Amino acid sequence: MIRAFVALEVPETVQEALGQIQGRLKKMGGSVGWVRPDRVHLTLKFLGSVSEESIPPIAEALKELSSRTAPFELRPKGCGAFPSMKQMRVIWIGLAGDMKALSGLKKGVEEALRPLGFPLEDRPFKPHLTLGRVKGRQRLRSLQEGLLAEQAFEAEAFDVREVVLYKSDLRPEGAIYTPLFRASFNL
Ligand code: 3AM
Repeated sequence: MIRAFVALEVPETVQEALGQIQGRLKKMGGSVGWVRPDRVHLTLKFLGSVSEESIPPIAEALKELSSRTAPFELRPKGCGAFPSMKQMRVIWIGLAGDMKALSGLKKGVEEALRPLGFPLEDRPFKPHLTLGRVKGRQRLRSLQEGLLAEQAFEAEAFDVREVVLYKSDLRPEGAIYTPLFRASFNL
């Protein structure tokens, strides 16, 4: 079985900016599993464990969706924590830009994969880039202050031109994500 998800890649220029904000936040201390900047992505749909045979139909569905999707622009902007700043389990970077196109793409992915047996997501879509996952409560106040000081964070805008089907291998040192299939937008 393959642990799979559908996501958008972020370009290197953005990864560098994410590495910089991570560097500043790391100085605040705390126990955080920081996501390596080159592994940061924007998750559209987590598929869970799927069989190897189901990869080609998933790829085909994403290809069909992409054939009627136009490229659009996004820009990393702001930061915060899930479920809240106080509880802080996931540290994230927000997104601005063509949010309508992004929501449309998310909906398109849901609809394309539903006939293959993937249930529709019932939670609201909160587009974000996961920067780190909090592992312990130590120095949490300092981390919260650091994150509040970064509210004005922005990185370079980038064009979204494809969706990527990823495989996720869980490792003690952090998950490894491998692209299995890329579906380029064709409009
Ligand atoms: O990088 P982010 O956090 O956006 O959190 C996991 C990660 O997204 C999410 O799928 C992405 C690749 O691992 N994920 C993991 N398990 C999940 C689950 N059971 C999940 N999303 C929803 N439900």
